[in-house]
Amino acid sequence: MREEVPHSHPRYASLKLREAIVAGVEQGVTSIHGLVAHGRGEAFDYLIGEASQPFALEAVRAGAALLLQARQPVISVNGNAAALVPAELAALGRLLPAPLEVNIFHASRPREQAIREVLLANGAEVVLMPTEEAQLSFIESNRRFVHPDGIFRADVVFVPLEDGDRCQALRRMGKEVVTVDLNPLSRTARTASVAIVDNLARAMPLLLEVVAQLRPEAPAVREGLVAAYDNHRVLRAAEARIRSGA
Ligand code: PTJ
Repeated sequence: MREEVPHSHPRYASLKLREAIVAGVEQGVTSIHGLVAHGRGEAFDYLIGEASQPFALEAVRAGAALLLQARQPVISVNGNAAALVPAELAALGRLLPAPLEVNIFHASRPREQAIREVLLANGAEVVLMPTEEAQLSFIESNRRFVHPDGIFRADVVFVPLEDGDRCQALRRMGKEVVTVDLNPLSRTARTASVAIVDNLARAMPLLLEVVAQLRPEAPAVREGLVAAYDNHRVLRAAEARIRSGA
């Protein structure tokens, strides 16, 4: 029987996310390795104050602008993202609009299918699956198998909670990458075009809000946000926050 987290608990939000990740594993959506990745994320979240900081908000604005500017944006979904924010990922797909694409590191056909089902049940309109017809260059893991009309052709890819290898490969293939990663020191954060250093569960509602705000704006407004953005400066601000212990 699942234990209820009392609302009064000082770390209620964090414990609810733990429940969601555990439920993801139980439902065959999240890899068992996803629990370890989540724990690492929790540690960084604690260090940034378990709140969306100004460096995250700046990255959310640039990331939203980049996704809206894209000719062919795609939202890549792994087992952790599908457990934590399936409805928000589906909503982003409808809003941009952009297809969602299942892409996982720890190879498993049943898990790919379970992720697809959870996204469809949460309102996703298009969920592409990995294929053997289209493969990414510069990468050897299971993540190289992509859909020919999805990640393979995309110019901007949203890849929350990524492993660094694919982020690097996508960049080397000339694509822009928007990621959400609580670790500002990770290879993903450092090689992404825009790294939102925040918990995915907090970043997604912010991203949805900013995409909705920027959508009706003139293209010059989005271009200005992208041009002014400096990922390395934003990562230095995130790292400074962690080191200051504020
Ligand atoms: O479903 P699969 O097979 O694709 O596997 C997904 C995981 C996440 C297990 C896989 O991609 C992996 O091993 O990732 P890493 O290399 O552990 O990187 C995950 C990164 O996400 C780490 O830098 C964590 O700090 C960060 N992270 C974990 N939870 C969150 C997070 N960032 C934002 N929000 C979170 N909730």
